Amino acid sequence: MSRDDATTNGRDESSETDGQSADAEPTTASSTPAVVAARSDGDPPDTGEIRDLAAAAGYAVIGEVTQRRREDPTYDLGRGKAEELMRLAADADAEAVIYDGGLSPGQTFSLGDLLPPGTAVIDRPRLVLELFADAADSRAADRQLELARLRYELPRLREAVARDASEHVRLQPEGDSRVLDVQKRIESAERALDEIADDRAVRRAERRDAGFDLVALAGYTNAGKSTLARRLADEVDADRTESAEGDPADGGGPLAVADRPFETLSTTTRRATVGGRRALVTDTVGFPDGLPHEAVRSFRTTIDAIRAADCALLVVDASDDPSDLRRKLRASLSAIEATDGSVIPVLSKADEVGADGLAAAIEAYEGAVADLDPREAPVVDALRSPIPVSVRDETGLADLADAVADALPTATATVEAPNGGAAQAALSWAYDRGVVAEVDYGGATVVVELAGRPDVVAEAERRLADAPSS
Ligand SMILES: Nc1nc2c(ncn2[C@@H]2O[C@H](COP(=O)(O)OP(=O)(O)OP(=O)(O)O)[C@@H](O)[C@H]2O)c(=O)[nH]1
Ligand SMILES: [Mg+2]
Repeated sequence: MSRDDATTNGRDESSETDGQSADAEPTTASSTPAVVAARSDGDPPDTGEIRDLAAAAGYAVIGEVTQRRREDPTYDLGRGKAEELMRLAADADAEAVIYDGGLSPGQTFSLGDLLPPGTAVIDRPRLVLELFADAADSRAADRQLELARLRYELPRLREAVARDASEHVRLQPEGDSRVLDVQKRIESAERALDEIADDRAVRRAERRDAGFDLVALAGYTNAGKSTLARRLADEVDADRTESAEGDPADGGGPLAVADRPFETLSTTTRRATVGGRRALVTDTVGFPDGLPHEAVRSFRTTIDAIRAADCALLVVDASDDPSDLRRKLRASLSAIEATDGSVIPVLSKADEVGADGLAAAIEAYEGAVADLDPREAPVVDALRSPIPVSVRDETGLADLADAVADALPTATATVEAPNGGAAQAALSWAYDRGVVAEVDYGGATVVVELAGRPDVVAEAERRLADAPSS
């Protein structure tokens, strides 16, 4: 689409509700002045979350333009609203327009052309990727972020090349080679991530063989995943933390975690005993709403850790208002896609809501789940009953432990073996893997009750049964 088409296509259809404000927030020396824009088909746009994200990324929001109407193909906003945005950005000397939603490459360029020269157009996915960039703290996180950004950039680069080419034909070969270069970098990042994912899969298999149950925490950003992961680990074995990324696991109490989005960008695994089971608890990345599916899928280590877990804890912030809770739940479930194990929803921060608030959160949760189509969100079938938890007040943790124990695949067996060196060796193997529930010495024999991971129990049973009398 040419520049002229872009400016004449938009039609200013009247909106049902809209608004503009220039409520300046405190500007710090390093923050970039920005205007927020949001459009919604249904309810009036709520700019609370995008403002928080913008602030976290270092922008000072100095005004906003909102509109309630259907999407305009040129600017997403209607033409008249887009011009209002342009005037506000110019009056406020904004350096960026932060758009609460995903803009197509064409819409991004059309808005950019309309705005004062030099004003950056940052849609929600780009803003999230900027925030992720600040948080990436490991090789896997860097690689995943690089892939997500390249996948985001490619269609925008194609659009830029097409626009340049329509105006200056001689730029075409140079543009094509830039597109090719990005495609090659995407392929190389995909290969590197395949290798990382293969390593992780091998490590998961080894951990299962060693008798560990794999528990993963999933959920929206800032839901309380890391806090709960720390609490579960602290309960048992604070010294024996390990990191899947090879970096040291952090110390501090479970609540010593900052209240800001995208705190965690690497998966971290800690040892814990949950419901009497030896588990490895993996904390993962929380994805926000509005990140394109392709970008989410770049974060393989998170998606794989959740998918492969024997039990995933889906952390849902009970202190959110019901509409936010539903929106975030839908976003988290669509990011997870599918799991091999079961999923226990955890209604976190229960201390922040009273009994009525908790009942409202449960109702919102159940309503959102009932609305989901299992064909589109197969993970719905794996969902168990939600458990309210407060790490701050230490409530609900025992119920959660019971629910995890109940959800984990379990086998039991009773074996009688002749008491001797071979039985003791088999018993010690079974102790190492945490599957010995009880041992009774009856003179010449030993009776062992086993309970735990089915494959480990079966192997322990075989070793004990094969122990020769000595
Ligand atoms: N009141 C209250 N606050 C909590 C509780 N659990 C977590 N929080 C707070 O919620 C905020 C977010 O917690 P995190 O554990 O970092 O959340 P997260 O899901 O790991 O966030 P990301 O890593 O950004 O995805 C922090 O300020 C925590 O202190 C709780 O039980 N009660
Ligand atoms: Mg976290």
